[in-house]
Amino acid sequence: SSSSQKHVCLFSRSVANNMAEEAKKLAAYAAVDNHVQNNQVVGVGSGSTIVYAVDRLAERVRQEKLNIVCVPTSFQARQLILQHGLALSDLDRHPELDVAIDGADEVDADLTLIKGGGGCLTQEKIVAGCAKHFVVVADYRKDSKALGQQWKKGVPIEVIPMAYVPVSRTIAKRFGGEANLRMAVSKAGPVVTDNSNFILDWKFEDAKNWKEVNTAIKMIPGVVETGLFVGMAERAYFGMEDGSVQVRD
Ligand code: ABF
Repeated sequence: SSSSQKHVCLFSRSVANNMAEEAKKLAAYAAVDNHVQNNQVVGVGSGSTIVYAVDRLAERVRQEKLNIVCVPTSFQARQLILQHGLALSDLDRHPELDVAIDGADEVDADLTLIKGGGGCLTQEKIVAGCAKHFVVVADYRKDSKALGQQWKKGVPIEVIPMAYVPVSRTIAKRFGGEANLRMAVSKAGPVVTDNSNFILDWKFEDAKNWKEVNTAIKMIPGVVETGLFVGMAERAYFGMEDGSVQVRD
């Protein structure tokens, strides 16, 4: 019957979700264990995978009496750091980080990333840019053959609110596809970032030279930052479906 089919479907979806959660945890734990040492300044990313990384950081601080300070990439990250009793800092006091750990929406073979599904791309890119090592944590679903194919939402671009229409038109005209204003789930208004800006989600048809496109988009007046992270990640940890962790350098 269709009702039992629905049950099967819900059941397999929850199995898949559990698997993905387990994969996130594996990746996050591996990254924290391999890259965080005593007396370090650690950048803390945003999203659901990073929650496991902060769990592990807090556990290691307790067990190994690690002395670390954390620099957040978002309001969420700041809350996570505080809730776990970790030492909170900022770029004023710690402009140079030993390592930054963050999630991603897509990671390709060159470690080019799409980030910003959570809307925190600007602060994430700033913090990653201040880190000696930038490490990505993700589950197997983020591994991307061609950027934009996996993460069907396109590339997030943070814009100054008054400029969202002209920026959107310029991007579509110059690079194709469409760049739509991200709306709140309630549809009552646009998503507003931690920096009081808007987000355009740019969907495009085909692969691009991401380095060039990233630079070109950044040059459009009104663009604050793009969710394209080119040449920044040094390593990605993927939690796999079979319980292993795959490393990409
Ligand atoms: C942040 O959170 C983002 O840049 C990315 O959009 C997202 C990844 O979240 P999750 O780990 O929940 O997939 O890192």
